[in-house]
Amino acid sequence: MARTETSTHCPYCALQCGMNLRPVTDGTVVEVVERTDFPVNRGALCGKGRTAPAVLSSAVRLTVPLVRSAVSGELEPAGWDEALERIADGLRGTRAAHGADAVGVFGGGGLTNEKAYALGKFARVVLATSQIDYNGRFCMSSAAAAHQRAFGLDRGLPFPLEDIPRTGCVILVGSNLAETMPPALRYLTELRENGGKLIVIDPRRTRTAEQADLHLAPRPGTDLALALGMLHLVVADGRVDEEFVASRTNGWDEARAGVMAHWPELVERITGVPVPQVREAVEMFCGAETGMVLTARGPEQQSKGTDTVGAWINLCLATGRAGRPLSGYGCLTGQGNGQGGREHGQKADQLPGYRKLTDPAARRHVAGVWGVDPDALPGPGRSAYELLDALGSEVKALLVMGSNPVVSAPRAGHVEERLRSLDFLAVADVVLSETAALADVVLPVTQWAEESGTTTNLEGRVLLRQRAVTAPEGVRSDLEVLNGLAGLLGHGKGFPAEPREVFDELRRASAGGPADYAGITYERIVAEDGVFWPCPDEGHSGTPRLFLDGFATDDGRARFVPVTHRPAAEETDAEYPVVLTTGRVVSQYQSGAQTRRVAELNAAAPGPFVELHPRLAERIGVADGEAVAVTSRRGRAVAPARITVAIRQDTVFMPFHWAGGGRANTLTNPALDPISRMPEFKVCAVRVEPA
Ligand SMILES: Nc1nc2c(c(=O)[nH]1)N[C@H]1C(S)=C(S)[C@@H](COP(=O)(O)OP(=O)(O)OC[C@H]3O[C@@H](n4cnc5c(=O)[nH]c(N)nc54)[C@H](O)[C@@H]3O)O[C@H]1N2
Ligand SMILES: Nc1nc2c(c(=O)[nH]1)N[C@H]1C(S)=C(S)[C@@H](COP(=O)(O)OP(=O)(O)OC[C@H]3O[C@@H](n4cnc5c(=O)[nH]c(N)nc54)[C@H](O)[C@@H]3O)O[C@H]1N2
Ligand code: SF4
Ligand SMILES: [Mo]
Repeated sequence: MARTETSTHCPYCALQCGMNLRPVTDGTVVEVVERTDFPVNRGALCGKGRTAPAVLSSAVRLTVPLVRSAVSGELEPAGWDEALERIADGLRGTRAAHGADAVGVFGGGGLTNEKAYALGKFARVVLATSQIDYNGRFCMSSAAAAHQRAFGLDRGLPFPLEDIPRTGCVILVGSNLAETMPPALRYLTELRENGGKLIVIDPRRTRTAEQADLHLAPRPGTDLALALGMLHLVVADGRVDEEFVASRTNGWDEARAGVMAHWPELVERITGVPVPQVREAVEMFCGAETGMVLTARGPEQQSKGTDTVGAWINLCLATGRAGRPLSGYGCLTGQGNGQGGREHGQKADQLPGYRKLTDPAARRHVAGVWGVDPDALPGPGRSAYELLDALGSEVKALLVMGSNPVVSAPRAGHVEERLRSLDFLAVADVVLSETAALADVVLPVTQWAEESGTTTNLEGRVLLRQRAVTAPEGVRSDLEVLNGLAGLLGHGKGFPAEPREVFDELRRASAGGPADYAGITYERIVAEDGVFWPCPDEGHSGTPRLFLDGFATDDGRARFVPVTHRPAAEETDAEYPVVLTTGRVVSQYQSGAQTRRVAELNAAAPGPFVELHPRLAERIGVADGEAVAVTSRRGRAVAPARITVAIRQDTVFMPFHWAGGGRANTLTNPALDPISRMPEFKVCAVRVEPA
């Protein structure tokens, strides 16, 4: 590698592909070059990663703070001192008038570990508010809750990706990896080259499903019944691994009772998947020596996401496909730091190191590191959607760092209206997102290539992004923002702006917790291609594979959870006869705030669309490309029809990357999972007609 190149990682998804950045001219512009020595992606990148430097350009990003003028009502350029003082005044004033819990904080799973940690500490120590949550609640919270319940620990994948090609059979549930993590498709291709089998479960025949040996296309929202139906056949066919169940698990008898009620014909009626296909899936999975079930947002973003993931975990446990080499359940986490972002305290109920805010010992430990009284730490606050829903009523001022809920939150029209009703809104972002455009103060912050910091990828591998380029003048880092605000709010110490200093404190705060980073250093990360947590001391080699010697429960046994199927929060009826599901396309990322500013990506994915089956299109009378109106109980969205046989006849699909009239989240249902508080992004009832 030439000396001028800097090794770093992509700003977008949880694969955290390695890349090198090379200065193009004078050190202010960089280009991406292959980094073949990084094991996760071995040089491969998707279009988003390749074009990420385009968002560093001053032409598309924010370079000066903006403050809403009392005279014009518009956002106008301002100095940093003025902007920070306006925020400090806004937050302080709200607190004085309405109490600490009237001030909210909304974070993001794209923030580095250092930022997520500092943001959580800022909320609890400086603002003394319980009202902090983040967009990761919308992402993998159901899988996280199910992980905790079954295994006593939540790390998305309990094994590195490199194990996937060596297992016997993979069931991929509601993941469109080919579009959402393209370089990871290689692991599935290699699996099949090695003779392993791939089963994909998705209501759409996606690019990923096209790779499968078997594709099951259930009606959205019915994965729970499908998993129980498979487990029913496992029991009926005598394929339960009795020895594993007896020696390594608890609770099978209760779980088994629930399973027996889900006989195959009933499951076919609920899911639409023919019995022979369910049977074939069971034979494929049980026919291999080893196997994995991997879920993503399809089964998780449901109002029963936690139970659904629980049912898939039960299938793994009953067949002995967990806690053993080359077998297990895993969740494919989504955002760049989706894993680390859920461990270090920006979640409503959590302290650093994946500790519980309600645990007195955890409070004492973290308060000790922070130099505060444990009793002064607030308790758990509202979950993401509940927090957004409370804006303007109980929560009157909000600081947003790393999310664009105007586009990405469920029932987005309502959320937008709630944001507008705030007394005070501050947003730190790299671009003027739709949410930032509503703010009283907008702070322009640095991006991935302009700062150092760690992220933890979907494997639990802690990585280092290294600064490769100088940020434009006028831009500050999120850590500098928190340092400045803390200072103005009377906390001159405890919020260093230097990432390494924050990381060293995070290591101490996480020490002894479930997600223990104590032994991880920036130097080790670079030397070892990342370090897997838990890593309790510098002599520890890290933990790529979990649970082989026992699960993280008190007695070391995994817990079966008794679950039964239940309908979606909103079922179709005469007025809203079609199911809407939502998701992603390869060339846009999330709310699109970043990728909609890249010409090459916009050319590939210029706008929203409604994917529907030719039969449905014929019935309602629309041709390909014609405008379709999709209406739910929350609102109406219009986008061109994309007619394809690759989707069920009773279902339409919309990607959620765009604002405006084609915004998918205008339609979605904020019904929450009772345990994870995950909204039901993947199922709601709609009417579809020509616009
Ligand atoms: N290009 C791109 N890549 C991304 C992102 C992005 O925005 N764009 N975002 C990143 C993030 S944060 C995340 S969370 C991941 C998400 O990664 P994925 O989970 O792969 O993405 P989605 O498209 O949301 O959903 C996956 C699939 O679920 C299917 N599905 C819908 N309803 C159901 C259902 O009821 N059951 C089942 N089994 N399947 C269903 C959809 O048809 C879709 O193909 O992607 C990451 N990578
Ligand atoms: N209908 C529907 N809705 C969904 C989903 C779905 O499948 N269907 N998926 C959900 C999921 S899984 C997710 S993860 C959410 C994501 O939804 P969002 O939270 O909106 O995600 P992003 O678009 O990534 O927003 C990140 C924002 O932070 C900014 N940003 C990036 N890096 C930084 C940084 O370092 N600091 C600061 N201060 N800002 C930064 C970006 O410019 C952007 O404006 O959407 C959810 N919404
Ligand atoms: S797959 Fe994810 S991490 Fe890799 S280049 Fe694409 S967006 Fe970046
Ligand atoms: Mo996500």
